[in-house]
Amino acid sequence: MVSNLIADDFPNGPQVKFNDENPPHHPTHSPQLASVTHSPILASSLAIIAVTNPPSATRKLGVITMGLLSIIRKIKRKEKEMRILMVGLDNSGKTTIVLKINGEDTSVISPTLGFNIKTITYHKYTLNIWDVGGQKTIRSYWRNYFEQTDGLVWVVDSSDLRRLDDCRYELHNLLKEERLSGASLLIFANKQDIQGALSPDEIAKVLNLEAMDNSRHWRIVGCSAYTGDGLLEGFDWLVQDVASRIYMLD
Ligand SMILES: Nc1nc2c(ncn2[C@@H]2O[C@H](COP(=O)(O)OP(=O)(O)OP(=O)(O)O)[C@@H](O)[C@H]2O)c(=O)[nH]1
Ligand SMILES: [Mg+2]
Repeated sequence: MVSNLIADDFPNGPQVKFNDENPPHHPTHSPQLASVTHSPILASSLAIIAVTNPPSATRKLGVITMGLLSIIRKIKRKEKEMRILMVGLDNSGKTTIVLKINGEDTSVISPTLGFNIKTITYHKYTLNIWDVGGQKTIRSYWRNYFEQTDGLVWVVDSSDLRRLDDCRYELHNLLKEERLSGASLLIFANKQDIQGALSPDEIAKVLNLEAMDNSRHWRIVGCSAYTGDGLLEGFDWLVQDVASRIYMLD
């Protein structure tokens, strides 16, 4: 089961590919949650409630769901976990950014055909980073990773002027998604080391970021996954912003 994967089991980073035997699924937040949500006892209890008592089944299911949500919140608070989803067009530099921030070799990178999960400790937080492939044919799978996302990272290849329209379209499409409405949004204007790359301000204009919903917490940061410039500035902002919402009682 993919939800049992943790980065420590895969020193080179797990790369999970989609195929008929391994279709995209709804990943859970952590291994602990996987055991909560995949509990056979819970599943059979839900089935029994639904079959034996249809009129009140909905109410009882609601109560159980609320209970589960509170367990999830407690686990999250205890571990100071955050779920970060990295998306963007293919070749924008998502995988390179994750490797670089984790201090890994970035010299040999291939396109991500499914997703990678990386668990890293960042200051006092544990970040579960989901790096999902951005090729056009697999973008429809992004939606399988929206659930419980705390921070969204949209990566732009600032030197790929030809595909900026495509990039704007995909970003605004993503932001319509209800399940991502509470997520803080970091936009990385990546590949600033390449001559001719647009600046973060120019990227913000082309992507029409000012048109974003007022309630959205967002920031654009110029970076280079190649040199590492800007990566910490971006992640520092994201982690602080998410922490101020999730862990505000600490
Ligand atoms: N010059 C330069 N090249 C970069 C930078 N970031 C990534 N690259 C290169 O861009 C190419 C694509 O990088 P990836 O990290 O595989 O891109 P990706 O967004 O993960 O692509 P998919 O997995 O296909 O969605 C690789 O050849 C990287 O070496 C950067 O900041 N500067
Ligand atoms: Mg990749």
